[in-house]
Amino acid sequence: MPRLVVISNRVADPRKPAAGGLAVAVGESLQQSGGLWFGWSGTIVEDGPTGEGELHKHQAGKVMLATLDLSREDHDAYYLGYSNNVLWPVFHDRLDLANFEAGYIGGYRRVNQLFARKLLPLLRDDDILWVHDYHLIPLAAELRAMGCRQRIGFFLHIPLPPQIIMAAIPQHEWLMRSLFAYDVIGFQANQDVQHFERYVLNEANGESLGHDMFRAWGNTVRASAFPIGIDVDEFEALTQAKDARDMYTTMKDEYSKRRLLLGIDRLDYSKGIPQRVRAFRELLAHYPENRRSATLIQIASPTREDVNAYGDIRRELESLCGAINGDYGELDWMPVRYIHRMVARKRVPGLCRAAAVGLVTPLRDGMNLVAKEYVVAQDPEDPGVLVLSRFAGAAEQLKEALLVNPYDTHGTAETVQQALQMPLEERRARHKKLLQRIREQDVHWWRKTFLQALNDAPRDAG
Ligand code: GDG
Repeated sequence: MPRLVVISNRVADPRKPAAGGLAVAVGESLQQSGGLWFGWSGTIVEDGPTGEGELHKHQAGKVMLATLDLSREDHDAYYLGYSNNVLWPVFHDRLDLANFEAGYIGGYRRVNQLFARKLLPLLRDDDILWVHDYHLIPLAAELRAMGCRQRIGFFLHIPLPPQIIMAAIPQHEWLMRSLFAYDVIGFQANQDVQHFERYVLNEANGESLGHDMFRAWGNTVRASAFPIGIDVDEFEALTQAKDARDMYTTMKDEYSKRRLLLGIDRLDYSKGIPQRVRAFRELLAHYPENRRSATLIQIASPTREDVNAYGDIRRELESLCGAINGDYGELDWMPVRYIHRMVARKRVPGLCRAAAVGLVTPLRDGMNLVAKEYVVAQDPEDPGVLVLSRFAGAAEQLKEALLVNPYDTHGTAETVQQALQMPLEERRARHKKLLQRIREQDVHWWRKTFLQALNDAPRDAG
């Protein structure tokens, strides 16, 4: 079995339970074959030289964790700048929030080159490399330029935008061309593959060879959808564990006469949280029977607080929630509970199970794992209803959810009302189908199918 080498911006110890689904899934492969996980250490060296960083190695079971420090200048240009002020907003269709500052691209390239330079000596001939996400798009091209011949796959966790939006990035051609240095490109959804295809055909003058194979700039690559899943068994076990059951009981007691609606997201503008809260206000305005009853719990965990747009959305949300509670609240009922903190993972399934409606309404999302977690946490005998944005990658798989357009405030409110009134039989039938699909295409399936595709990929002679 070839050794697996995973490269991502951040690295997690796969043995630690807090590491999350991706770390667990990738960690499992790494443990089996005795792999290497390479990424940024999380340390920023003030006044450190650019394009340089100390390498740390740490053995975690059979997995070698290799991490690099970054200088302040590199970190700010590569991570805050190009990754999170250019690629993240544009790939989520938010050109208005992009900041195409000229200095960012230099840092992005520098750090990708630094990663390649430090990784190369650690590689063995028969290694298989799996690069993750938008921070590292040009990594394979940099590695190839340094002579790396191993198979390299790439998985994009966020959406790929339509050709015309992509073309707004000054370096779009360089980015897309870099993707052709991989053997396999994995996207979350078929729609992302279609966007890739349109770009290749129309912008790059390339061709589609069929069977997900594409040719452009003299190279051939496979690009397919591999929708990421969750670790269903792990999440079910978490749902049955004491912390989750206690959480469930507490919520059920406290809200015995009320209907709970739940949103759990990182506080990110792509997640559509203000739009969701406005739809909830519309629900109270148009369906007054929900007053004193429907309660929205919105957990918005802090994230990327040193990027400006994140401060703006925080202020918007605080004032929106305050206004709804002021307008509709009663002494014994507050319509919105907004929590700007991380909730312990072991409690998440209990919260999900207590909620009659799971609100997963991003404006744009690669997949959205909360949608899948919400379904898995439900009691199959009396399940809640998932209200899901059609703009989440998950919408391609989870057709039995109630799909909404989160920009349509009134339409979303009507759908939430439909969810609150859905008869038990229908809830059960929808939940059964959703759970089945989430179980079939779980995170282990995702990892296996991607790595299989990478193993089977024809080597590009061109
Ligand atoms: C990217 C893509 C894609 C959230 N708040 C809390 C908390 N969470 C957990 C959720 C879930 C995870 O974080 C979030 O995953 P998502 O998929 O929803 O979103 P992103 O973080 O944006 O992830 C996304 C994903 O990569 C995987 O490819 O699906 O489209 O954007 O597991 O439960 N967990 C805890 N407390 C919180 O407050 N413990």
